[in-house]
This record gives sequence, structure tokens and C-alpha cells, in this order.
Amino acid sequence: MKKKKIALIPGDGIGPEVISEGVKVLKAIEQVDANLSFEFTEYPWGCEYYLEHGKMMDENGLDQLKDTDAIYLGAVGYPGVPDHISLWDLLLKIRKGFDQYVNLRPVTLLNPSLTPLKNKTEKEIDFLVIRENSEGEYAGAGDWLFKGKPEEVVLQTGVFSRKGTERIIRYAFEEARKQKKTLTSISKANALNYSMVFWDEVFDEVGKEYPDVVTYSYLVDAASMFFVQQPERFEIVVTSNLFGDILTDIGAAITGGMGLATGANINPEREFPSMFEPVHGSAPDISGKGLANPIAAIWSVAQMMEFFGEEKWSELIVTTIKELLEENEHLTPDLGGNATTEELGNQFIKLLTG
Ligand code: GGG
Repeated sequence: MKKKKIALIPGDGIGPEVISEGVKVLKAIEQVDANLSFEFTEYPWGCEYYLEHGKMMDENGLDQLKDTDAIYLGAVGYPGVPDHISLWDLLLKIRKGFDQYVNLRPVTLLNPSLTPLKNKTEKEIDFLVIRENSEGEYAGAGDWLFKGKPEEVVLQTGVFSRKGTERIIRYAFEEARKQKKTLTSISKANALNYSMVFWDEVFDEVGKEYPDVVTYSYLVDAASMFFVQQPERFEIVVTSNLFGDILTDIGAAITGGMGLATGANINPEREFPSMFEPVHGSAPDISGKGLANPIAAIWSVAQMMEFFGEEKWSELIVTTIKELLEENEHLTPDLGGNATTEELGNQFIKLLTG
């Protein structure tokens, strides 16, 4: 029997609503699978916690989480707390503290009706974005000089270390080799004449060790256009932190919206726990109304199962999401339906266990 310790951080806004549907899925799995059980510990961290305690999470928060097998996070951010505080003091603190340097974001069309692109099938929109998740443009390096003065200058420095750049590119090559797929690097070396020239050089250097992997390199502006015009070009994509963040929102837009976009923050060495989360934010405008789509959070459970080596469950969850979308009767308003978050979640469990 495998017992997995899961830390729940539902967070803000719609976070708790969607995470509670994902937890139902985990509980359904342990009911039917005699070899798996989950022990949940919930943490009240987020913006409400900040307003009460002056911090997004406990000072020894990472210590509290470090012995868990996975972190399952909902969303961060709420009016009243500046976005850079809520993001940096919780989500990014965990990603950095646990060296979760790989962000896996699938761009997979599960039903042709979901894409706004004309004549695109599921086969044509099915790729994986591997985003560098620990440094780059989100390194937190910079300065704010002469604040409020006419000569005010703000610096935000992209940090691309050899270690950080090489390891994400190597991870992507390994994945492309394993899956026998092409690998596309997305950068911007013509304008970012230090960081992205370096990125491209490392991509070429590491690529020499993988002669069996077919590679492509695009500038991020051209790649953004290809995401919407010719998504079939892509199989596995590797890119920097900021570009990956932006491109995967385009990825969400061509596959059904943010309600279906999932992301896994992985520490491949398994020295620290990895974290699974819907890509969307806290959506304060719809929180507490039962309108949130929990599919992304449920898909995050599939990514967690894959990370645990439970591919059977991972595949079954994704197949069941497909079934739910095909059935087209219990979908939330973002997908044109009138089901509540809970109704969609209950129907998902029925299909999964039925
Ligand atoms: N679901 C987590 C969440 O609330 N994400 C909001 C966000 O702004 N994320 C930025 C990022 O993924 O780097």
C-alpha cells in the first residue's frame, strides 16, 4: 500500500472551490484502489491569512511542507493585497524554496468544440510546454532608484545561470527523446542580446548530445503567432519563465480557456516536494458563486498521479474529462453550460467510478 502525504493550500478566491473538487477525486481514487491512500494536511495560507497575520504563509512554512509527497495549490491573489506580494510570498516562495525548476503545462485540446481556431482537431493541438520555473525574468533581481524623482529608474534583471539554463534544456531534451518527439526552443536573441543569445547557445550545445532529437528554434513573437495559426508545429516546447507564463495562456485560449489549464511544478531530483496547481488565478469576480470551472484543478490531480508513477489513474482522469466534455450536460458557464462547480465535480466522480 502506497501512502502519500498531500499538503493542501486552497488559497484565495475560487482556489478553495476548485481544490475541494480535486480532493473529491483523490478520495474517490483511494476508495477504489486498495494500493493507494492519501493523508491530507490543509494550510490556511493566502491573502486572508496575510490580512490577519501580515504574511502569506508561516515563516517556517517550507519546513512544514518539506516532508510531504506533493503540494496541491488552488490560487493566490485577492483585492487588498498587492499582487506581487501574494505571488512572491507564497507561490514563488514554494517554487524557489523547493527548487521546482520545471513547470509542465500541457496544451492539449480535449474536444474540438473548445477551440476558437477553425478546423483544428485534437491531433493538431497537442503539445507540452516545459517552462523554466526558477530564475530568468522571474528571478526577483532588480532595483528601484530615485523613487518619485524625475530621474526615477526601475531595473528588472533577467537571471540566466549556466546551471539553471542547462538543466531545463537538458530536461526538455530527455523528455523529447523519451517521447520520441520534436523539441522547439522559444527565445528572443535578436532583442535580448545577452540572456537569449546565451539561451540559444546552451540549447545548441546540449542538443549535440541528442542527435536523435529533431529541434526547432523560434523567436517568441513568431512562436506566439504559430501557437494560434499552426499549433500542429509543436510537440515539446522549452522556454524561459516569463515567455512560458505568457505562451501557456495563449495555449489555454486555444484549448478551452483558463478553466482547463493545468500546471505541475516539478523538482525532478525529488529532493523536495513538487506542486500541482490549476494555472488560473483566484478570479475574485466569480468566487463564492459556484461558477468556477474545476477541470483544471482535476487535471492537476492527473499530473500528480503521473508524478507518483500512477499512470493508469492519470490517463483515466484525462479520459474522464474528455467524456464529461463530450457529454456536454454538466459544464460550468465558461464552457457554455449552467452547472455549478460542485455539480460538475459530482458528475466527474460518477463517470470516473461508474
Ligand atoms: N493557480 C495558481 C495561481 O494563482 N497563479 C497565479 C499566477 O499569477 N501565476 C503566475 C505564474 O504561474 O508564474
